Amino acid sequence: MYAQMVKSTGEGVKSREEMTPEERHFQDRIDAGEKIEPKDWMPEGYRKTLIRQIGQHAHSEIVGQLPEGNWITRAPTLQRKAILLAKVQDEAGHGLYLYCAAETLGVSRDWLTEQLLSGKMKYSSIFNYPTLTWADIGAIGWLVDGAAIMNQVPLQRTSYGPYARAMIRICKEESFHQRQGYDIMLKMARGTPEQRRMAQDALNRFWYPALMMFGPSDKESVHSAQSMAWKIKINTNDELRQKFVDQTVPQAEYLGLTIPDPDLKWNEERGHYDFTQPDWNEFYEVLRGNGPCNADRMEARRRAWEEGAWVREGLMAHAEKRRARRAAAAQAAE
Ligand code: BYC
Repeated sequence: MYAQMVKSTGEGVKSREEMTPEERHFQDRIDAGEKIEPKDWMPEGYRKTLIRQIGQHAHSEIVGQLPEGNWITRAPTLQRKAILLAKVQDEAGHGLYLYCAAETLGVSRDWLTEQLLSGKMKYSSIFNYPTLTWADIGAIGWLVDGAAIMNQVPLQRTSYGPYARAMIRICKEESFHQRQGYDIMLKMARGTPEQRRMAQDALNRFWYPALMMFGPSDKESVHSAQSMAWKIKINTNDELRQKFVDQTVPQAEYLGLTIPDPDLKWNEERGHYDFTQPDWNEFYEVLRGNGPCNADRMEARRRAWEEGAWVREGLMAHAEKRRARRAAAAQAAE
């Protein structure tokens, strides 16, 4: 179906006739549903797209620990604290699986981090919003992890083997994350009037940023056509956003909360909810670094990287010592 390929200049998707024999063979493998593995031949654009997407995804998992980490010391009960701690640790694990998947494409974790810190690579826009109350932790689990699952379940079938396999494990953990968030929202929504007000306020603030997680509208999405041709992406941004809205509206109704969109309504003909698009100017401003928390998030990552330098140096020195010892032993045995 997608026997096309984006030209390296980015001006469109190559037709079959324009492809080299190697590119055509590669596309045939993709079209046949085969997984591409690290040592297989792949077009440079495929490799670069994967490094961009997987790298961005890994950075999002790591930066994504910050808004929730903010509440570990202030969780309302010991049980909530233990659950939140486990969830935030899971996100660190997701980041590590994804950095490993990116490394199979020939880049190092250090390089990926440098790309993030120099602003050449992105992380998800959602993590540039603050977590002001405990209800925000509920809204993040429910909406942010909910949107993440919607996006990541299809990625289990992505064409690059190491990415697809990382996503299988990640998705299992994400469903627990979503449920813990919904459970917090349920407690708050059924609690005191003040708790209910906090739950509604969290929904009001996180609804549109959650919709932005799926990326720009299909007509503005620069990478979708080629990424879908290569089966890196399985669905378009708008398809997944619509699915998320359709799934989430009944969940909000069950909580007795109101989605902050006066034009939200069921469209019988389409079999979907009609809804207001997020403010795309705000989205692009956040991407340009002008969101409420961009500077704080980058500063936290920069500090962690600098403060961890002694650990990396220690590990390198240890590895070098072992290598030298092994070399000396091998020489002595000759
Ligand atoms: N934020 O052509 P498009 C989590 C960029 S973490 C920032 O549609 P594509 C969690 C895009 O990169 C979940 N940037 O791009 C963790 C591109 O710019 P560049 C994170 C965005 O790649 C902790 C430009 O806009 N999930 O769940 O085809 C706690 C044009 O976009 C965003 C993933 O990373 C955004 N929201 O589609 C809790 C999933 N959207 O790179 C939870 C994997 C777009 O050309 N990624 N951009 O400079 C994907 O599925 C795709 O990369 C996207 C974008 C759907 C996000």
